[in-house]
Amino acid sequence: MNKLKEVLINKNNSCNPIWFMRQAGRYLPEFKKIRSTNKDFIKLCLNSKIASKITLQPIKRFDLDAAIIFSDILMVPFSLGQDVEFTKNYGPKLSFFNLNKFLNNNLSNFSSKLNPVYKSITKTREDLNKEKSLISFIGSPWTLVVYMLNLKNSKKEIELDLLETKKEEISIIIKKINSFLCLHIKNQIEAGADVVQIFDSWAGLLPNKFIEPFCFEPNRVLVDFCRENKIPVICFPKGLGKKYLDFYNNVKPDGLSIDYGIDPEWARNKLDKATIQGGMDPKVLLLDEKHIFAEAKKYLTIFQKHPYIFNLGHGLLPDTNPDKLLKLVNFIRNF
Ligand code: 1CP
Repeated sequence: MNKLKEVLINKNNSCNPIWFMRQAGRYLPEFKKIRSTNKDFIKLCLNSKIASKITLQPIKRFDLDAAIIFSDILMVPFSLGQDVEFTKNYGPKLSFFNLNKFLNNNLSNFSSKLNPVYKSITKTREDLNKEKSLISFIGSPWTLVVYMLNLKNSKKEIELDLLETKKEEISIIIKKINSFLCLHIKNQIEAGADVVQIFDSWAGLLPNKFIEPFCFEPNRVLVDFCRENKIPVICFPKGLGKKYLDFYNNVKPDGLSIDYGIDPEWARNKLDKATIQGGMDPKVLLLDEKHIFAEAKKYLTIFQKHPYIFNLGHGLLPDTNPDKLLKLVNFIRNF
């Protein structure tokens, strides 16, 4: 069994596998080179050969324990009929959402649109060392809805009135989208992925009364689906604070990825049945080595006797220096 599965399934606390959210991408010169001649991001994700090559770039450089397939959570709304555009300094922009058009989607069309992603998983599995995991991922329904309905304002807050007016529509979308997400998980497993990560990057924006129906419930359906399909699953409900514990008790994933707002000692003591992943603030990687090593040491020490996957509290920042990341990886390996 590879290291990531050892720690997720067997709760082995001695192997500390390492990978990083957003490891394949914007901070790597070899990625930027490919990106400069591939202006259309969606097309790039649908180019199986290049996507597989990008997936393997951080493995070549840092010899990490897991590759995460190069794709995006927004490939799902794209495959359900919304145009997705990535504009510099603004982030993703989706075309106007039409509920009827959305509800008319069928599963087989969806699968064939995403077929290039499954092909890149199969190709990557062939080229990736057998001892390493290949992680597939999805965005949680709520996080996808934030983009699909354009719910966030410029201050990265949700307009509460808008949420109230749209709550019925959101419930319908969440239920329907989960059937597509389950299929997307299944297709990725069949293509060769051996771990699933579910990103609920905007869970922290939800007011209390919506956390159960819009976050816990849909994540629980997805985690149960992974369990039925015998694949370990890591959840990242970013920004939930102390409600990480309620999330764990309600959803029960094999692994919980903690964000940089979570006190790691609290996580170790309260989330004691879960494999914990991540936590360290990605901004620390912009500081000097002394600070980086001190912070990494803090996490490694706290989780010394706990099943722990080294990762960060969110994705690598575009300004991260890859040489510093390599030094961090070596530091963890020698710890
Ligand atoms: O301009 C570019 O070159 C594109 C930048 C980029 C990349 C490299 C985007 C746009 N997406 C990705 C790939 C990606 N996205 C991966 C695979 C690579 C890897 O992780 O190694 C994954 C797992 C994601 C997941 C993703 N996309 C999330 C969840 C994780 C998170 O960071 O919270 C979210 C919210 C998105 C939406 C998205 N895609 C891209 C942008 C700019 C955004 C908005 C969020 C952001 O600013 O990062």
